[in-house]
Amino acid sequence: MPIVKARKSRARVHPSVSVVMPTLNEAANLPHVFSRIPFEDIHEVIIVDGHSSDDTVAMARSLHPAVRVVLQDRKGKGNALACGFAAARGDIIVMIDGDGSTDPAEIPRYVDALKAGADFAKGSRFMDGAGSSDITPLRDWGNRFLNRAVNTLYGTHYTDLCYGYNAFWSDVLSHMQITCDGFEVETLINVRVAKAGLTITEVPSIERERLHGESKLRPMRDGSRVLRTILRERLIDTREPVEGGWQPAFRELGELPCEDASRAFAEPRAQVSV
Ligand SMILES: Nc1nc2c(ncn2[C@@H]2O[C@H](COP(=O)(O)OP(=O)(O)O)[C@@H](O)[C@H]2O)c(=O)[nH]1
Ligand SMILES: [Mg+2]
Repeated sequence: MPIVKARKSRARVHPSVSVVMPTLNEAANLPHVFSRIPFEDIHEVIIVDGHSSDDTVAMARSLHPAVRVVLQDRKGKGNALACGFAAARGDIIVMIDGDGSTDPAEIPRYVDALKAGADFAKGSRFMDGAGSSDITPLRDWGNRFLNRAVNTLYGTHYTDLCYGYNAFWSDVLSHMQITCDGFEVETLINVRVAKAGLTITEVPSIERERLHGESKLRPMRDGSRVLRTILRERLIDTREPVEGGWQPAFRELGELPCEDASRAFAEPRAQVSV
């Protein structure tokens, strides 16, 4: 059975929490999303921007001056998450969307599941106390089909495969090695943590409709990428941790020239002009 290195050194009492949020043209949604972040419990927020053509980055910085801004090195949500995870410094990493569909106020639930012993806290929209008003009938059907395929092939008991709200101890990253670029990323993660024999707890989550703009996901294209990932992962041995094997070449924008920025997590939502 593979060992999660550094498990013993986990800071279970007051772990530092990094929030990693991929963003592609989410400026209109960020005020709501940031208003829901429990900053008093958060060490850092990293937005991983996909070279948005709106003012996503300026908006994020105006909402919270200490936000870290990472620019992904390739395209796609998978690559964005890989970059954000590589940049994160917390004991715990929470991955969350920036469109208003996933509620940052639920973060403590995920952290509690990890503190209680899980290696990976996996959000689910399809268990008691959960729900979704964002998922379309086609995506619902596809998610159920693909979820069943994973449970059959990997012996898991997942109730929701393709959900973007999850959290994990940072030492789990060496099992993930996110080498995919697109929306198949959640599937890749869920399959690899299962293959590694990690302890996985599902956390009920309520998904709302995205507030503004449109989803970038294309069900047929991305559904077939998910299916290919599920099948390919059966042929690849990724159970053992690979230190450093998953590092992408992201770029981080410099901090704002604001003397209060370093104190901003103690002073939530301080305003600064950019
Ligand atoms: N950086 C980055 N973020 C992305 C990309 N594609 C989607 N996202 C973000 O990933 C999150 C989920 O994307 P969304 O289009 O809402 O997909 P859906 O929730 O599956 O319908 C949102 O915060 C998007 O802004 C991308 O190519 N790059
Ligand atoms: Mg969305």
